[in-house]
Amino acid sequence: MTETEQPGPLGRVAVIVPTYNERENLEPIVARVRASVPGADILVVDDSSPDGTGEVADKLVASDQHVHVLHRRGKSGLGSAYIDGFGWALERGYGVLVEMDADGSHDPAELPSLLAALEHADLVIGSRWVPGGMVQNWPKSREFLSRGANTYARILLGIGIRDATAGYRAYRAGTLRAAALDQVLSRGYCFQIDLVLRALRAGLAVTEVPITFTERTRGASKMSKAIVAEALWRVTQWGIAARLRGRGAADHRRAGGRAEAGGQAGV
Ligand SMILES: Nc1nc2c(ncn2[C@@H]2O[C@H](COP(=O)(O)OP(=O)(O)OP(=O)(O)O)[C@@H](O)[C@H]2O)c(=O)[nH]1
Ligand SMILES: [Mg+2]
Repeated sequence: MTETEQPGPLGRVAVIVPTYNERENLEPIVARVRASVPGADILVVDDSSPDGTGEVADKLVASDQHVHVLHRRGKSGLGSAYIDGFGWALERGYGVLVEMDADGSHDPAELPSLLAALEHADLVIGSRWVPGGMVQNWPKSREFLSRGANTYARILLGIGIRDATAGYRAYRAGTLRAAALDQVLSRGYCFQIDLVLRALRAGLAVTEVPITFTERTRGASKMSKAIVAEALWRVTQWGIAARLRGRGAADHRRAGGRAEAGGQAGV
């Protein structure tokens, strides 16, 4: 182990990369993570991609001991891919678990800034919608969807997070242990909102750091109407349930939690 590979104060880092038909994207993203944070391990969670992404992962595993792969039987959604990936990493004693898309939208060069922020937080979100954050090459329709979903979630759930749907994150292992992952029902992208809510309700510190999100240039998006619909009805359900219980979803603040959407993010 070289000096750069020593575990940091938070422990070993596992970067979890879910893949479905990311054949052309996998090798470049793995190389970029390895260059940016050489001590981190990478876990690819592939759902038997028809395009052979799983075989590309196997080759990377064979040539680099920092790369691992979890092969799953079929496409089961982003949320369940992360839950399996988190389980794999928690069992192996990693102290930090990172979420990163395979399509290059999340720049591995920004990972050190997420990891630095995690020294003072329990969950760090790489945010597009805080000052300094931005998106590149997104059509207006996509920006409208993301901003709209975030505004809806923020108001209905009473949370101060600007980008609760973001998929570039770093969690302390303890945050995920506190999140009761076995009870998470979200399958698609609302999984991201679900986990923010669980962290806030556990009274944990959630911080946003600005990132530059770049639209994929290769491969196809897996975003679908069903995924948007799931997010809409689950967020609505969570918001109504919290109100019926007589506590806004923002009650983590009243409970003395440390919801710190902000810091440099200025939320
Ligand atoms: N294992 C697994 N990975 C998935 C699944 N759905 C999406 N992914 C991966 O999750 C990441 C995010 O999916 P994208 O299709 O890029 O979704 P997105 O970033 O919201 O959409 P775009 O901005 O259009 O790219 C990518 O690495 C996908 O390959 C799934 O069901 N199983
Ligand atoms: Mg993407």
